Amino acid sequence: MFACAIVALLSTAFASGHGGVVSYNIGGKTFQGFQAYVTPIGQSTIQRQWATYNPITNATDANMACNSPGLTVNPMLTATVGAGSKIAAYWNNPWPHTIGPMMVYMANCGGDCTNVNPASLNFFKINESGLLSGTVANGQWGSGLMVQQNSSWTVTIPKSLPNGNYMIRHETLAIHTANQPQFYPECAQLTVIGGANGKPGPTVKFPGGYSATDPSINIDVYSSTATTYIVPGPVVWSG
Ligand SMILES: *[C@@H]1O[C@H](CO)[C@@H](O)[C@H](O)[C@H]1NC(C)=O
Ligand SMILES: *[C@@H]1O[C@H](CO)[C@@H](O)[C@H](O)[C@H]1NC(C)=O
Ligand SMILES: *[C@@H]1O[C@H](CO)[C@@H](O)[C@H](O)[C@H]1NC(C)=O
Ligand SMILES: [Cu+2]
Repeated sequence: MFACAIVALLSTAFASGHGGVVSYNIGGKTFQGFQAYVTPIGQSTIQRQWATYNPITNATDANMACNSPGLTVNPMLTATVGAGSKIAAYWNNPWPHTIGPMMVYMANCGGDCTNVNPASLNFFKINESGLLSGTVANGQWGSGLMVQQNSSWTVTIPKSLPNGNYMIRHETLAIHTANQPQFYPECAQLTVIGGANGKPGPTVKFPGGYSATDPSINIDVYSSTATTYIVPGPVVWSG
């Protein structure tokens, strides 16, 4: 009882400013994510571990792939999803940041994703949403749309993706603080069925996919009236 109250208090305190993907909806079924601030012992989920609600602020952080620590739980689960079907990710609600892009990546695990170090994976991008209208300081961003959409983001698993085991990596990048990016990546394990023989790419590794000097990452939106923004990372593979 006492321990529960402490966990609840901590969660509330830390939840105020940051967070991440807390659940998924795949094929009409809800999959609970990893619960930050709670011991991994006894947690069984499709999502890799992320210990805190804090952002990663270093574009080349060692844990850029699947957040920190990015480890498996026991037992680690994997969700089955059809190519061409939708997957929704839900952030802690309401997500607090509305300035910055949304990005979704996948990577083939070359076998069971439970056995892979996410830093070794080759990620291709399946969705991005940057500056949708207006200026970088005052416009509508992908992350603002995510907040408007009930702090959720729905993407389609590319129809021609080959069957296999994949890591899906959702990321929102918050750039409301000048020259101090906040990366929020979380990963989940999927088995894709009903796919075809598409050739996903281009791919990047994390760390490696982003550079701290990228003008879309090291950016002061308040000093600019730009109405365009190049979303970091590779181009989207439409599949
Ligand atoms: C970012 O992380 C990398 C990898 O851990 C490290 O080598 C680098 O020094 C870090 N950069 C900063 C500015 O902390
Ligand atoms: C990305 O997903 C969003 C939210 O579902 C959607 O509005 C947008 O069209 C997608 N963009 C791309 C390039 O896939
Ligand atoms: C909005 O998201 C919450 C989870 O954050 C969910 O419980 C609720 O059903 C969603 N509402 C709608 C209208 O989809
Ligand atoms: Cu935050």
